[in-house]
Amino acid sequence: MRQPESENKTVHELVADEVLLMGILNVTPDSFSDGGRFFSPQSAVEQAQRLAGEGAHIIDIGGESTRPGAKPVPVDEELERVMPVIEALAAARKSGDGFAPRISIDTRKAVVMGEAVKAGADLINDVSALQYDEEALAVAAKAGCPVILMHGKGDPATMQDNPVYGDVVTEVYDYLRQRLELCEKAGIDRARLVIDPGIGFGKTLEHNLALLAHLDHFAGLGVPLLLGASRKRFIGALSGEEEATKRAPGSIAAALFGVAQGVKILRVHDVAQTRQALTVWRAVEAVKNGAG
Ligand code: HH2
Repeated sequence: MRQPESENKTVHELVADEVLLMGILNVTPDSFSDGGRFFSPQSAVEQAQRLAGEGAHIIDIGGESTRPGAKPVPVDEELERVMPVIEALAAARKSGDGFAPRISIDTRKAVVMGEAVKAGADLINDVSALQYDEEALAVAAKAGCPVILMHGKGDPATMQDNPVYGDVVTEVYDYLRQRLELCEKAGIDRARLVIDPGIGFGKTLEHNLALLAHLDHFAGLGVPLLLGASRKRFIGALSGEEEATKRAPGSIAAALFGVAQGVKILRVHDVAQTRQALTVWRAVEAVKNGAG
């Protein structure tokens, strides 16, 4: 079986070529947007195949909702949710049957990270930047794969209860800088690290907007930047759209604003729509820059 040329590239090399689309797959009963829709392994695998067909470069698989107010899920339950899906997708990738995306495990738990990577996951995505579980740093170091470090203030259960910052952009920047340094000390090479300001994680509407307006600031940290704004509450707050599944237009606006400021990975529910928007954006940009 022939692997595509991109197979051997690191995430840092991949983001040098193009903006990567990370399709969201929540194998949970309670995620804020797709909760319960892909809870059976079969429906989750089908959704991953759909996202792949729409152009996802990465599928981000999560077994624990981290929406505001969410309760933690016991580790066995999280494993039961995600492992059959990771195993099936890793097998599909190996077989060369046309399933190409990298597999990302969205978890805060070291055991889940370790098991997922053993079963074929290619990336670790941790909304607690390897802080929630004291074993996570060591497990991520040993895994040898790329790791996404996201900023969040407080725990999902209480994070939206009046979050307060002096200057949100500076605080998030300093936090991510410290986490990057700590990861490097723990043996995780900078070339493996990706950062994310964590839209909606312990942030008011004003905090989210300030971060979105200053994403270019984070380029100073010298690692790829991921943005996860898809269908989030701030879009509802701005537009009045209560239903998360109807927030694709606002999500795309945020995504493009991010790309214009150097975002390299977009974590999205609506892969096909985001891809179309990016294609148009890129075509116009190429003409503007004299390359088209
Ligand atoms: N947002 C969510 C979950 N994981 N990971 C990163 N790196 N960045 C994010 O912004 C991010 C994330 C929350 O969204 P979702 O997975 O759609 O919902 P839920 O947490 O309810 O499962």
